[in-house]
Amino acid sequence: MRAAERLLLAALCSVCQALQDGMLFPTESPSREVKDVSGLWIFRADESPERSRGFEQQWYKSPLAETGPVIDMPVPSSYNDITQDAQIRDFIGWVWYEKDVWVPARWIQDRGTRIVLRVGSAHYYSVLWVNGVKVTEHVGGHLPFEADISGVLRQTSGNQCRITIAVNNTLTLETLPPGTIQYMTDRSRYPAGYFVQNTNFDFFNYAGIHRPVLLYTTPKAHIDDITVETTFSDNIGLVSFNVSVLGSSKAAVKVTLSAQDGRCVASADGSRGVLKVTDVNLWWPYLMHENPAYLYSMEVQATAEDGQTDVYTLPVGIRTVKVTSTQFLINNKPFYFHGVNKHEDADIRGKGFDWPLVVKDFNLMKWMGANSFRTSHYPYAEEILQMADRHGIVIIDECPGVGIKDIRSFGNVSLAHHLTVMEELVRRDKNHPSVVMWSVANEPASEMPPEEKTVFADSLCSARQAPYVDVICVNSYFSWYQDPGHTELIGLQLNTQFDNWYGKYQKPIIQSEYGADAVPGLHSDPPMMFTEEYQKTVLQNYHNVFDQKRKEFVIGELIWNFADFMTSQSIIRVVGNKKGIFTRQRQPKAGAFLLRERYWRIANETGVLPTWARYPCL
Ligand code: BDP
Repeated sequence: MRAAERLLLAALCSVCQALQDGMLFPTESPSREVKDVSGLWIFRADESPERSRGFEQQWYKSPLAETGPVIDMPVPSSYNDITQDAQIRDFIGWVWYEKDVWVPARWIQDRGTRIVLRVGSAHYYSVLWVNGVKVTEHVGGHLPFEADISGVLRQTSGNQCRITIAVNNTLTLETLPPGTIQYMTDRSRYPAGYFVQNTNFDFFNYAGIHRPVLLYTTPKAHIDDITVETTFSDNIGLVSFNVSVLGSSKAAVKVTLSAQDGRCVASADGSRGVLKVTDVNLWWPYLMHENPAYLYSMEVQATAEDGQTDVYTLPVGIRTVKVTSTQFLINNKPFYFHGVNKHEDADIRGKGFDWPLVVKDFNLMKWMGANSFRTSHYPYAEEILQMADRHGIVIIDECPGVGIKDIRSFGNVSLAHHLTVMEELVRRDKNHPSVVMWSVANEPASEMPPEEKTVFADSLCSARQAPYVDVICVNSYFSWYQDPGHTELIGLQLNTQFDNWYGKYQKPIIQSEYGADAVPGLHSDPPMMFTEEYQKTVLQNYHNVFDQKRKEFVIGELIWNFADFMTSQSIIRVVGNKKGIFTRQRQPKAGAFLLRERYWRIANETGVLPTWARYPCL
């Protein structure tokens, strides 16, 4: 294991550099093809004591099945809950994935075609080989990475393509989230070489290839990145764009913006410029407008000297975001966040991307009248952001800076990596109209005096960060972690919390977490902790205060959590965290009905609802 850790750290250093290329979501177009190579892969965990056998024996050089026993593994999925083997569930170190795919012959033959291998995400540290040749490595578990594999394919065995991916879930003081590996040296209690992974976050450290693996093509001279920024004045929308093209220094760029009915509403030549849209349809959040989530379609064409044209189409929502000392404004109108915190988490698949789950979750959010969610505690799949764009669900986009509690995670290496991850996140998500805020970290111990080793922070924005942020997000668990059982104290304590933060910083506040565990089906009246009645009572007491303070400077409330989720095993978790208002299988607890009534009531007071949506449950 020590070797694996060493490998991990060495790689961290080599990858901590500024980003150069863009990371457009792969889509098909007249010039681009996409081939999804997710599905059934084969898998082998390196169970050698140092977890280094795979590298020593070069498992990437030959078919994985020739190196030893392999099992089937679905991609995307976490590997942890797929087998009946607790060792696989709790495995720490390198696991190996492999799949043989066919690459269309014309991709290989046409030397003007660029072939890219892209992994939506793999947790945490990955190395990729194609036909035994290393093509890239990536640090970080929640963002995509890719490699141009045209050269390798053309040099090796042509259109047969053996993809090998080694993934290591070890977390160190310098990863995001951080963790430590602890060796247990007391031989009367632990066998030789025994170690555990310690973390300071409250969700299971699911691992594996979590998002789709794709092959896609572009012409050699290709659109590498597009950045749009939008604003409007009266009925004129303005879309400034910046297109970067790689592989040609003189490509002619043309940009066309079309409305939903296909009408061209503006166009321009050149890689930078501003498009003017008359009678603009703004992008509005769900429940704030009769016609929310309006998306234009921006087609970018780049024609290189050789006459080849690359085409990429980007959905564009025209909207503005502003923050005053008491309000959050979308399109200059006050927006109140009534929403949820989520996790990418489900039975069997763990953190593996799953369309049925994504669509079900959006249906549930819309059912309960939620207009927003926070991607606690890491970036979610880009497909989820695209859904949010299309449904008008507003997103606070969080980086995986969670559980940063150890003083040793505040050094320069950690900082450099945190900056790289933020850059990767912004590069990926900057064009999504649904994303209105970046969250840099959850509950870091940033208030910690340098000499202290570990401190537990209660709020997402602790005092040292507050001067630098636009919105103060506070997590608190009155009557749960503080004064357990005493719901009668919530009113006083919550009022004090809000007044203190606002008094000190005069910035708008979101209650970014609050809640209580409820084991579904457990009841008591008067309420007791862990029952559905207790969860409801906590929520009601918080809501009373929110209703006073939202007239002043509180701009949102996000329940912790949307659904029950898996955690590591501990004496405070009964098969996971039960603060969901839905169970892990997405069935409502009593708290879900309470929130549903509340969110629709708030929407009816503050938004402009389409007639079909008026008072659906009041
Ligand atoms: C909060 C954390 C969240 C936990 C929650 C809890 O931000 O990740 O799951 O506590 O303990 O402080 O339920």
